[in-house]
Amino acid sequence: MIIALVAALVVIAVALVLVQRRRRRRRRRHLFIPVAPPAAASEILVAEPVAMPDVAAVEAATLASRLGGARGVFSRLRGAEADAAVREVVEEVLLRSDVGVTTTTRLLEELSTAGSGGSLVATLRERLLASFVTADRSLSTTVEAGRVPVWLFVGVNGVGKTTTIGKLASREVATGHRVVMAAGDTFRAAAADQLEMWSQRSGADIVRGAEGSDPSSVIHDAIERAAAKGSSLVLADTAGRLHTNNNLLDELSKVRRVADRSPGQVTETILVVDATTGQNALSQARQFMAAASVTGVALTKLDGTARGGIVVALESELGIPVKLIGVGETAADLLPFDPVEFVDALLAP
Ligand SMILES: Nc1nc2c(ncn2[C@@H]2O[C@H](COP(=O)(O)OP(=O)(O)OP(=O)(O)O)[C@@H](O)[C@H]2O)c(=O)[nH]1
Ligand SMILES: [Mg+2]
Repeated sequence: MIIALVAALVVIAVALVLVQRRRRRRRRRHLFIPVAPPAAASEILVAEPVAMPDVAAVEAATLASRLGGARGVFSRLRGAEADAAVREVVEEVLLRSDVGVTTTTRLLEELSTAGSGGSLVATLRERLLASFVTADRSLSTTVEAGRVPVWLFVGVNGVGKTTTIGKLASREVATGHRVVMAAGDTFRAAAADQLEMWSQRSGADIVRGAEGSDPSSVIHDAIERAAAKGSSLVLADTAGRLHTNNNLLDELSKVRRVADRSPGQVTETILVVDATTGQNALSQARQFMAAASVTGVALTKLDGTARGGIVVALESELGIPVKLIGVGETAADLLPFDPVEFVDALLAP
C-alpha cells in the first residue's frame, strides 16, 4: 500500500516537472517573437503604413465613379497607358470628349511649347486646370437692404432646370434657409406639378399660376410672398425654350427684368446645360448669355453618357463659370463644381 502511494507520488512529481519544462519552453518561444531585429520591424512599418482616411480622396473617388462616360473617354490617358500617350492620343481623346476643336488646338499648342520636362499627361492636367476661369463659383445671395435674392434658371427643353431647382431647394432648406419656389414655367400644368412635388420633398414654399398665365407675374408674386414672409431665397423656374427662338429669348429678358425689380434682386441667372448635348451647349450658352445675363452654368447629366470635355469648352471659350454639376436624379446628386476634383476624376488612375 505504502509502496503504491510512493509510486503514485513519484509519477505525479515527474508529470509536474515535465509540464513545467514544456511551459518554460513555450514561454521561451513566445519571447522570441517581440524581440525581432529592429531593422525588420521598421521595414514592416515602411512597407505597410497605416492608411489614414483622406476625405478629399474619398470625394474624388465618388465623383470618378459617377462620371461614367467621361471617365471612359479619358481612360487612354490614365494608368499604364498614360506613360505611352503621345500627342495624337491626347488630341483624339480631347476631341472625343467634347472639348471642341478650338480648345483642343490651343491645348496642343501649349503642350508643344511646354517642353519635354514631365510627362505629357501631367502637362495636360496642368493646362486643363489653367483653362478654368478663376471666378467665384459660389451662388450669391448678396442683395441690397430690404430685397430678396432670386436665382433664375434658364435653358433649353428637358436639360434639368426643374430638377436642379428641386435639388437646390432641398440643400438650402436643409441648411436652414426659407425658400420660395416660383413655378415660372406656366407653359404646361405638369411643369408646376413637377415643381410642387419637389416643394413637398424639400419643404420649400411654392407659388404657381394658372396654365398659360404670364411667367413674369408668377415670379413677381413669389418674390412678394418671400418678402412678406421674410424668406431668404426665391428659386425661379422658367419654361424650356430653344436658343434659336428670338421671341422666347425676348420673353426671358422680360422675366429677368421683372424678377430684378424691388423687392426682388436677381443674384444668379443659372444656365442649365445637359452635358450630353456636347458642343451644341456652346451656342446655347451664347444666346442665353445675351438674353439673360447668365452668371453661371449648372451642367447636368454628367453621370450618363456625357463625355465631360464641354466643361472645359464652356469656361475657356466663353469665360462662364460652371458652378454646379448634376450626377443623377436625386436631391443628393447635385455637387458644387471643383476643377481640380473634376480633372483628377478624369485623369487619376
Ligand atoms: N441622370 C440624370 N438625370 C437628370 C439630371 N438632371 C435632370 N435629370 C433628368 O432629366 C429629365 C428632365 O429634367 P427636368 O428637370 O424636367 O428638365 P427641365 O429643363 O425642367 O425640362 P423642361 O421644363 O421640359 O424644359 C428628368 O427625367 C430628370 O430626372 C442629372 O444630373 N442626371
Ligand atoms: Mg422644367
